[in-house]
Amino acid sequence: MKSSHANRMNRPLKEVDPEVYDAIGGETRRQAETLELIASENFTSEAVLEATGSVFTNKYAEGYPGRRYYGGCEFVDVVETLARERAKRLFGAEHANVQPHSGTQANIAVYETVLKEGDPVLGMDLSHGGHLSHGHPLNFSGKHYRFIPYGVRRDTETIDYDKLEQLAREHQPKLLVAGASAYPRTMDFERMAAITRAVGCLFMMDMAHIAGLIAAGVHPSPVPHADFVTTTTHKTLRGPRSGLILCREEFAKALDKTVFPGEQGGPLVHVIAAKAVCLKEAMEPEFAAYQRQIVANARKLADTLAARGFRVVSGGTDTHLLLVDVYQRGIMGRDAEAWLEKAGITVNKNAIPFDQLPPLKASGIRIGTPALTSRGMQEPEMELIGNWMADALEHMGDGRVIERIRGQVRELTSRFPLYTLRLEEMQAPTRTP
Ligand code: DSN
Repeated sequence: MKSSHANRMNRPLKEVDPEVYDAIGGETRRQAETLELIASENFTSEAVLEATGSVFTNKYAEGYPGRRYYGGCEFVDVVETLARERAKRLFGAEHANVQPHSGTQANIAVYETVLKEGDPVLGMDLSHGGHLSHGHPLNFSGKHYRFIPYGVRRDTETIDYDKLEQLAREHQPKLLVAGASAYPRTMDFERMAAITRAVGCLFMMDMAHIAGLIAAGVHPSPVPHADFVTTTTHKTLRGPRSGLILCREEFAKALDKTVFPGEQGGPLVHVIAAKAVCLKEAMEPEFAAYQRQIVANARKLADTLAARGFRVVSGGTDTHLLLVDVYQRGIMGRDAEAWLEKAGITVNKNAIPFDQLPPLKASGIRIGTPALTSRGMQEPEMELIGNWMADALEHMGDGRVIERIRGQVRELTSRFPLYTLRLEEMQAPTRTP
């Protein structure tokens, strides 16, 4: 007969912890009933969710396939090898490390592999669309290394490659970090690689936002040009919340050693299993069609908002995201975000290049289409949504307009259901809060 302890192990979440169960149910409903337009978010497949919630969460597996510090790793080795080989195949890379827990940890691993404290590095300015871990003064990267920021031109709001080259010649960096979290245009990796060759420095591209577009050939690949390519796996790539690194074979050993034992302990094997699943999904032909639709949807949203008189930074988009200068219409990004959220449309306030406002107010909002495209929405839905956003903003968040849009959002989302296998979590809460 089972002990009472063992019996307790088999109780469902609903019974063990109704508060957490209800929060999961609430979040499931929120995701299903609102329009998710945060550019860095997506909805993974049910298969990815299943792998993430698997018994691999129980396993310690410090080390790498075939060289572990723990017994019982035969199935861990299967999933980690699958993830590594699929990452290499999908992106045409010589080496892959799939253990980083996040994009920032992937970036730390590259810095720790090739830089010494205080080394000069070029990174895109956060206020021009870069990322905290690309040298922001408040971030570890800006504290440990001497980052020199580069950015965009005032006239075109696209990367100023001439200035970048000038900065590289002047500062003789050890590393050029490319990549951004709010840059809507195609990046010129050939030009960046030529700059790094001219000054004899290494080249790292953080492709977190556009990894899915790159996998599908919708954006040029940095892999042939860069020494290291880092990414998260949960944005356009549509996998679990995590990171990975690709690099040239010559850096493989040193990089692996930096990730473990240098930087991390036990890998999150359940998440590595989910990464393997998302990389497999990314090799299917439907994935390329999905990525093309993401860009078509972003363009439609940009055109719709521009037709309603909103200034789209850089005049449009080549990717999954757009930045809209709402302050030009007298609206702070902070207020736009709050009004849209009340209407059931989730975006984030975002600095625009040369912003006059501080980041917590911000002149812009960032809008991305990966998540809604995963639900199957296309250009007609983008046109509707763009017009609803314009209505909410033009009426300065007026309650009646917001209420009308909230109803329209509910009706639209009900026609594009999410997570049909998880309907139970969407049922009424176990108790009234
Ligand atoms: N915070 C992420 C984003 O929203 O772009 C980047 O790490």
